[in-house]
Amino acid sequence: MPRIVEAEVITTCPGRNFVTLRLVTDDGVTGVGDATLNGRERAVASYLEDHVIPCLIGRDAHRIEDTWQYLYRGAYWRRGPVTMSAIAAVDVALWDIKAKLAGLPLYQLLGGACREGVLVYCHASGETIEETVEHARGFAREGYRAIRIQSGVPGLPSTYGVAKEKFAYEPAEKGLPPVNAWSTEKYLRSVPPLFAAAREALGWDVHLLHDVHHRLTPIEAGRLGKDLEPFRPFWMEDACPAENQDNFRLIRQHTTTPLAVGEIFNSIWDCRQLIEEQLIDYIRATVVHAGGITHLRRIAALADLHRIRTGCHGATDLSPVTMAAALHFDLSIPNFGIQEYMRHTAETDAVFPHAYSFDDGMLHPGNEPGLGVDIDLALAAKYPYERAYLPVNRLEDGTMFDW
Ligand code: GCO
Ligand code: MG
Repeated sequence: MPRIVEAEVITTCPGRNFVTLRLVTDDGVTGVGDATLNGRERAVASYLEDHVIPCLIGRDAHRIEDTWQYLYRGAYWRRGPVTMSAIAAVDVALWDIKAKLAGLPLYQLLGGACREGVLVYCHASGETIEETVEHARGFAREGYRAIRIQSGVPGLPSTYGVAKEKFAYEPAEKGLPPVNAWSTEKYLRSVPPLFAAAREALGWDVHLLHDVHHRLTPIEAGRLGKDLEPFRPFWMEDACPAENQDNFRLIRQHTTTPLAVGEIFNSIWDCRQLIEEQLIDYIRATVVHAGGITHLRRIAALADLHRIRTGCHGATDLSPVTMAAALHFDLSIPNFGIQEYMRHTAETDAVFPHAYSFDDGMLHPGNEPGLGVDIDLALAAKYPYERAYLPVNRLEDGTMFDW
């Protein structure tokens, strides 16, 4: 049996922070898992270093399910983003090792490919509708078949999802949390014209998506969904905060625009009602924040019973290790919907050499044994951790609001 003899947490900042767990077996086989929790990176690193790694040394690397249960049930304190990201890192590293030992790309161990490639969506944004549409046009020319569109809101100095530098929207910033301003009224007026212009310019063959980023009440979300119906969006994402899953009933009563939610969910319990009552169409939980491949497979299986498809989160704060794991997962499940894909910077790609590749609007994880992604330790060491935060959001009168 392959024993875990070494475990190391690597925190590196090639443009943004990433936390990676690297496990080594007694035969020298290595596995990597992403443990990045944007803006709270050190908490997961400590959870792993101080509490998880001491329990891993000497364990059988093949016992993935048992290790998952050991870390989840064994801790007594269940769920939560820190716990579940740490468990995910261990889980993904163990799947990497198992697939390398089998000499197979991970998707083969998960049941084999259900499709030829993974449909992805990219992010187009701009201060104005014209800029956003131009950005989207460029992506369409590159072969993307699905594009998320976000535009500046007239009258607001800055808002969510609009890149400061072209092509490089980055959710976290160095220093203390920046402050964005918000007005629901101004925002609700700005989105339908964006969709109208995008349809006019791009036609109907490309999928258009939009992220509300948890900023509306259910009835406001119902209205936006209704206003967007003529433009047939692929989805409206994170319309409301979803701590209260009941909220989505009201949105559903008012619109047929498909609903996606769940990038901040960390367990099946966060989405059980949303799925069982068919209140959403796409579940966005991810490998890294929802307990690894072992747990995400359970979420996907529950979703499949209710004809809900997956649409995993894939912003730049999820490292190439998560992207690789997500692609193996996406390729192998029956109810895959779409995968978010924000390109990492060249520095990040160099620290995490990977086998996945983009062609004709789709990603493929490649056919190297394991995940097909590694961490270059020497290069990672050149980029020390730098504290960074997501922005906070305030209404124009100063009231703290949802981000
Ligand atoms: C998305 C997300 C991101 C998140 C970010 C937080 O849909 O891609 O909303 O932009 O805000 O990943 O860390
Ligand atoms: Mg989002």
